[in-house]
Amino acid sequence: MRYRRIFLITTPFLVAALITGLVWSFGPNSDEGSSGADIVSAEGADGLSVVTLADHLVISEVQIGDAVSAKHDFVELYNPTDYPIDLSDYEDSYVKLVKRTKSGTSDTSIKSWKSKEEDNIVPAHGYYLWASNSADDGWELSIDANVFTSGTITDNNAVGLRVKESSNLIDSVGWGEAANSLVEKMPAPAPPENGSIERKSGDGIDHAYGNALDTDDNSWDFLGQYMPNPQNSESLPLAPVPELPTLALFAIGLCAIGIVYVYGRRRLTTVMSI
Ligand SMILES: [Ca+2]
Ligand SMILES: [Ca+2]
Repeated sequence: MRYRRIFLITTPFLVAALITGLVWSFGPNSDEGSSGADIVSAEGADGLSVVTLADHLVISEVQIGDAVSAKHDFVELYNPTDYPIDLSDYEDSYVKLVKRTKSGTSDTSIKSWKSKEEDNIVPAHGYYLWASNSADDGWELSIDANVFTSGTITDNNAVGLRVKESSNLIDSVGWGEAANSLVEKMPAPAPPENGSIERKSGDGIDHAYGNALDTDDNSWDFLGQYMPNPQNSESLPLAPVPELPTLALFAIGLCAIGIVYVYGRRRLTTVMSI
């Protein structure tokens, strides 16, 4: 009887653990933006059946002003790779953040990482934050930007990351009605008022994983969100896909239920046959 009681008591807990593991590992992507804000737009290119995750540095979120100042701009970068990326030592060159106006045909530099600075590392699975200090009110410090310059971005612009010496594009995004060569296929939606645009982590925004979706179609890869979520190199690193421990926990939970079931059933049969 003792084993039957143990079996009956432990099974619900194990089942609950299994369900939790299932939801954690394979649950649908959240429809909420950062800080619980609702996603503004979830529509993009259709017919996409394979999720394409970047294996290189990407632009993960853009804000063009907030309720206080139109100059409160930031560009957040995400590193989906397993190794840190040094922005001032990239493919034998360095990285440069540039912008283009709506129909602009040339780049305007926002930030160059040519000089070796201390804070130029994007951690593995981590973030990095540029912000504008042109409002001259210390806002860039309040959001803990890794680096700031006086550059600004606004409606219908596009921004890109270039390898300076080759000028090759690493990644770029244009929004609203941007129609220049930095736009990847179609522009992302315009950021909602006082909101931002954020790169998806898969087919949507799931803040358990990094913002790594990159089909090279800005209209599909980005969503508008009401509550911006600027992340810097000190922010919690997020893997682009579920990591092994989550799947391992799920497998262990499954095995544990199997063992308890088989063992409990055998003991129950033994007790009942006595
Ligand atoms: Ca891209
Ligand atoms: Ca973010």
